Amino acid sequence: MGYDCAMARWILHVDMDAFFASVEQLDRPELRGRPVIVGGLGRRGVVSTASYEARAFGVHSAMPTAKARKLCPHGVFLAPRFARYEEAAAATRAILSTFSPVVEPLSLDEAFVDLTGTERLHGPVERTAQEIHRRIRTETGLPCSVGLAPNKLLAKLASEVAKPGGVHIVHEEDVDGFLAPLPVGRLWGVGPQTARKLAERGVHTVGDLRGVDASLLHSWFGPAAGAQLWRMARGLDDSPVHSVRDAKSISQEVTYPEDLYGEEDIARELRQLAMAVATRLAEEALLATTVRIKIRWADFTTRTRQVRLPEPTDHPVLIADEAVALLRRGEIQAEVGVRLLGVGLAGLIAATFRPEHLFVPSQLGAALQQVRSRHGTQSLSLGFPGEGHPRREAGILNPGAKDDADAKMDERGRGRGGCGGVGQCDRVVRLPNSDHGVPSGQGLVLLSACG
Ligand code: DCP
Ligand code: MG
Repeated sequence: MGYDCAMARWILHVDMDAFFASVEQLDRPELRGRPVIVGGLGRRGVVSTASYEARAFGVHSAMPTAKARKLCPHGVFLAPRFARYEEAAAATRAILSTFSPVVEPLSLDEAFVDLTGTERLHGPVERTAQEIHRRIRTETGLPCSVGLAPNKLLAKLASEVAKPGGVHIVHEEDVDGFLAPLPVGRLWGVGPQTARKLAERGVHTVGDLRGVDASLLHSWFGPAAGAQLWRMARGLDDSPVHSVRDAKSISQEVTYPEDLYGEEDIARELRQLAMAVATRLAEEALLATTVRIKIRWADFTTRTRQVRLPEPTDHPVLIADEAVALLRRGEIQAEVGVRLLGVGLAGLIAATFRPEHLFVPSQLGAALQQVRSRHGTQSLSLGFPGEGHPRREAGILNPGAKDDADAKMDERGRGRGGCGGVGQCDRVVRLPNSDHGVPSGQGLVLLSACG
């Protein structure tokens, strides 16, 4: 029995409620109780978050702001103030760190706290969870939800169930009852495509998933993802809580000797920067939950945009894809050149809690990193056929790679020692969920130039 007590893990997960909107309502009391929508206000702007009052009108994150204005014409629409949100997030993290030295910020508004073994100092963990909830509320003035459970997977699900404004505790003996009714899409790493594939096979809830044989899951999703689904269905997760450097971010900026003109040139440079920051992320064994871009135009106006990723990643292709999607979210003025570009990654977490990218070629990410570290950062870039590059010439070698659940690499580039010389295109990858607007049947090309 003593052994059991010593080994019992208690992980807490905190997630702020309607975070950006709550900060705005805190700073401007006249907005409390009103529908507040924070996001891009331009023609192609997207909603970052909506207060619960606005959600009642059907407004939600990632919705085009134009649609939100139609649904909620009386809403208060505000541009985000990231510096202020960073400040509020830091205040929350400071409170958490008084309860445990092991705090892992997962994004700006979420964190895991390892409460294992804190009973002697702070009393029963259930009481600590309530106390953390109360202190965040009273000391920051912001609402949050708290989940407490034996591991990270369950703690995160518990805080979702606690929303808005509650505390939900899952004891070891309640795990099965807690998980069974939840839709499979709630599980970490189960995106819409996996959920659809499961639904086609009659699996809708975690309880349904639990009834599926391990061998069947392997045959549907492959050994790695199959095994992960099997474990998640049972609430099993032994990943540790990792404290990472506070508010850390990785970014890279370039001021160009000559201004860049045109969407394609800007996109190509953003992809290069994305590859560079992804490499640094991988070197530090971290995953990013947020991608940012910065654009400074020739007239010195500067714009930053950011997006929360559906799941943490260090995949250079996914990061490049998001950076270019952010570019296309705003106005691109053809007549004004771009002086400076930057790509940044934030909301960094330790790569030990890595969700399987079930439908993304993760080996490709690692392969890209290897080639770049062996042959230099100029050895590969991402682009499209026809995109002019001073020293490179592109072509589609494998236009047949069209199965978006399984992006493929062409075999032909192999056997050249990775150094085929200038003007050769070695690999073609069709990106799943690509937002590049390329005609179907074409693919994202890895341009290679060793010389
Ligand atoms: N965010 C964003 N873009 C998204 C989703 C979120 O910019 N697609 C930002 C705004 C949110 C913050 O991240 O306020 C936290 O995201 P959450 O998913 O936790 O959403 P909220 O905190 O806004 O609401 P909830 O109460 O559902 O947690
Ligand atoms: Mg939140």
